[in-house]
Amino acid sequence: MRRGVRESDFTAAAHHARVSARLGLWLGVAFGLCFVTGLLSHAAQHPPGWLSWPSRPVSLYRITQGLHVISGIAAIPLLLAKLWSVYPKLFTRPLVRSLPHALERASVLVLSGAALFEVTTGLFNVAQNYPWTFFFPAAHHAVAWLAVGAILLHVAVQLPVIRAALTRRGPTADPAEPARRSFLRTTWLAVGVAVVATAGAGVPLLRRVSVLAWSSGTGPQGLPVNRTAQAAGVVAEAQDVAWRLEVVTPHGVSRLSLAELAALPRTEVDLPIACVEGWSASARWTGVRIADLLRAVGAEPGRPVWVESLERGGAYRASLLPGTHTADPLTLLALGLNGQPLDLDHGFPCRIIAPSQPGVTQTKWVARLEVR
Ligand SMILES: Nc1nc2c(c(=O)[nH]1)N[C@H]1C(S)=C(S)[C@@H](COP(=O)(O)O)O[C@H]1N2
Ligand SMILES: [Mo]
Repeated sequence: MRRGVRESDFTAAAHHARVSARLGLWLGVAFGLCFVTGLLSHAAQHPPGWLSWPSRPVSLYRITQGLHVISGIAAIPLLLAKLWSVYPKLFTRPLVRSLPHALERASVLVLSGAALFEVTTGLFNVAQNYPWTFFFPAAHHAVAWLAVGAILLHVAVQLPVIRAALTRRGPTADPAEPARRSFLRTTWLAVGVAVVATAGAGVPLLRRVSVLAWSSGTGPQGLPVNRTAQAAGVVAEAQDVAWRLEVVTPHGVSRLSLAELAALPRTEVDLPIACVEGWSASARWTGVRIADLLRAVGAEPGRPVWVESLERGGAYRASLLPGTHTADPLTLLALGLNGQPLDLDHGFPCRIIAPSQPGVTQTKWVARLEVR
């Protein structure tokens, strides 16, 4: 009589419970780090009422978002190895033993699907590629909760199996153990290669070895450019001599020419641009402190300021500068970059540069500031 494939037919070392459990442990660490830093990134971009994202340390967002992308990349080889390790379970018979068992299997399906969705969309985002129609941050954020919920359920159900698999019972004489170790070592190696090949996007020391790093410092004035003035459709307006910065306060509206801005006290700061895509780069900016500018037009720093660009469309044409940042003496309306006037692609005539802020809020080609 012919019989179907059974789980016990898969005898390779990679499919052993000890291997699955160890991969699961490290995958849990990577996903946990990725989840927490992802929530921080979400909070920094869409601050909830009860939280004010701090402006110090200045590299806070650079670090949390770098960790987010690096842990996400490390999770990819771990996830693939884990799926490879456990896929024989698909052949477990009977398919469903009981209701809890059915729910457990369904949660593993959700978990695998959500995890694959997260790393794939994240990877496309890092590659600055958006081949889908849904709004990436909202979907990436929602599915992360789904994944974490399914992981917690999975771990709770499997706890006895995981504990048994991770507990060492003295030196093992199992002849298959070296093969298991070797599979795990290969996985670590793949994780290491993936991380080193990409981490240079944010870690200056790794720039030269990170062959797959994106946006690592090319662009005018030594800084990457995602969106050029051409792409934003602001080439003519940004260079128009009739350009004025409109500053709206509760007391009225002021319009400042570039010459008037340039005549205000100048400040120089070293601050990074840290894109949500994971690349980041530090630069020397000169310009007018937002706090000084607000005082010059009769407003008090410390209130949030709505910033609008000359750009008409575009998801990042406007942003809200939180009160913590308008009061911070390092927050500038930048007019210069690395010793030169701001390049057109970096936001000429002026752009926002603020400490510990996500890149998306460092609005370029600023046209209007409104004190909220
Ligand atoms: N007006 C405007 N400002 C913008 C953007 C934009 O698309 N339009 N992109 C933002 C993003 S996503 C980042 S990371 C920083 C740096 O982007 P850049 O590399 O395009 O200068 O600028 C920000 N400022
Ligand atoms: Mo960005």
